[in-house]
Amino acid sequence: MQLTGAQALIRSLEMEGVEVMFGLPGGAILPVYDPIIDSPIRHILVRHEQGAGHMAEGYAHATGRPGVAIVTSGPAATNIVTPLCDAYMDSIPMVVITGQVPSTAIGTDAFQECDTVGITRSVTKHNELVMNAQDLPRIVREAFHIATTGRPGPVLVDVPKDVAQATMDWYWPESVDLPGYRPTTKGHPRMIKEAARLILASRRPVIYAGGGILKARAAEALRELAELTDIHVVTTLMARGAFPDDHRLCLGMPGMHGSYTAVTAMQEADLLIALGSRFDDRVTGKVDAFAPDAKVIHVDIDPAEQGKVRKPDVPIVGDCRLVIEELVREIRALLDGGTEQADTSAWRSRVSGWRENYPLTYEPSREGDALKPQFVLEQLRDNTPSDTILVSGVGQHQMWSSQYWRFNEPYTWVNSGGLGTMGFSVPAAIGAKVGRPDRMVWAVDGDGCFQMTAQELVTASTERIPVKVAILNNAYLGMVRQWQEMFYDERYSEVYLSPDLPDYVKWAEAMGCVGLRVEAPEEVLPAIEKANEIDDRPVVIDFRTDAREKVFPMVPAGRSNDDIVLPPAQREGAER
Ligand SMILES: Cc1ncc(C[n+]2csc(CCOP(=O)(O)OP(=O)(O)O)c2C)c(N)n1
Repeated sequence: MQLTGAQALIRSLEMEGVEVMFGLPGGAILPVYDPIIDSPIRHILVRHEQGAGHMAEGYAHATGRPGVAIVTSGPAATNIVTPLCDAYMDSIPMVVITGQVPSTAIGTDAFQECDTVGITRSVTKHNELVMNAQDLPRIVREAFHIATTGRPGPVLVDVPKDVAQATMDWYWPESVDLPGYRPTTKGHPRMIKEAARLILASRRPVIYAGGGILKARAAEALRELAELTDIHVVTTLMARGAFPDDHRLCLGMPGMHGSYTAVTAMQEADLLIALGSRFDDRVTGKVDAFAPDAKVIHVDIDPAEQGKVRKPDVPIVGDCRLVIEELVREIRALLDGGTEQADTSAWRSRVSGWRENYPLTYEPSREGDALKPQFVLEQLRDNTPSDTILVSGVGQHQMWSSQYWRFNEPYTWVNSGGLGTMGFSVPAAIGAKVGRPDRMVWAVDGDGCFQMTAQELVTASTERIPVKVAILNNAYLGMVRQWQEMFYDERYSEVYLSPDLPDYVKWAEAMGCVGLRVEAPEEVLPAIEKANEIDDRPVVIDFRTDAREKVFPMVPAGRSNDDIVLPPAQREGAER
């Protein structure tokens, strides 16, 4: 059967099981947009290509399936570079199709030509310029294979206009043959044995769980390991939900804005069991001073992560789920064989002491004070279904979201961790809701972030995707303001926005959403309840919050985790 390259491309996406793609057409990709009309794949027309990329990411976060975006050449391709980089940093499976000028015009500075493959080389797991229509099915098949196996990531396929228009003989490759690409999934048995012995011998162990747990669908295996060994678990910003916050062994988030207990337990540990985590600088603080007494077991699917930041005592390359399952078997065998686990009772009682003395806390607002952002989050948390998907932007509101929510299920937390992309939340929430229409999806956004991609709410209204957005409107680029207050002597340079301009309620209404405004604590709950009831269009709530509020605890950038700064009320009498 003869098809055009464009038809073959769309057919290949169908063969890959793609149900939805996010995009915006233009000259170079025009031939590919034509067969979309006849395809069962749902196409969601975005208002900016950055939105398409983040929607694809949100979809992938919430479903585990690859997100797909399709855009034209030149400025469209450069507009999607930020989401590509974001997906690359957070290991999100995504396939992006870009149009390209006709192959004969490449290199002539033709209208809307850009070297997309060159520009995106360092922010994609793989990218490819298609030069022959006959190659399209194979290249698409490989793109999905690469995006979703090993360490997941974004793959870009660049399709010149004449390649899309040319004819080809349709086929579908039965298998993928990439000789240079063979991710190691099974951990080395000797290393796993060694890890099991170390775990049972440790007196102060901590499991340091990262986003890799979620990518590997390893949440259940993690729980089994933690319960079998009675070892506490910290969940990084990317791993929130991988281990239930309500579990007695959960210590919450480590790192720059982590809980005192999580940060301190890692610092004092004699063994860190790092599972799908990458020793990010936001977790380690000053690397030389990080967990000085700890031996390290490091499990990661990506061999490049081994020893990148901290030299492991036991490196294990493999899929987190498979490796943890093996570890559990090995530990059981040792225990059955008479090996005893070292006594961890003194350690457990120290951990409970930290927990009791240094819980997460903030000063509630007094009569007539501005709304506290943490209070808004507590109210949201307590008045939404427990399986609600929470999506955040980047800044103070992101840290409060991670701190004050209770994540008890995997895949309920969607955020931009590695790149820290302002403008992520509105489009990512839309993508998450498209992937999980059965779930309630709330975006918690900053006023600064919201202004970067809010126009995608037009997309949400048009496509009837009823996401809910809580803007924590402190009239500042809050996180930057916090740094200027603490480290630049309160010299506030270029961080003031405005509480009223734009008028968020009117803006929301203009985009087809319901807009609500909340200024006082007693208005918070009624607004949330009202928003929860609306299911036929997006809702935006403008919460006017206290600009002076800061995120605590905090480890100042580049400092040791020993220098953690507690909230003012806890500073007297801190143990370390
Ligand atoms: C695209 C982008 N530009 C700049 C930054 C740097 N930055 C990090 S947080 C932040 C402030 C965010 O302000 P807002 O959205 O109002 O949230 P808040 O911190 O007040 O909760 C800025 C400017 C960034 N992370 N991303």
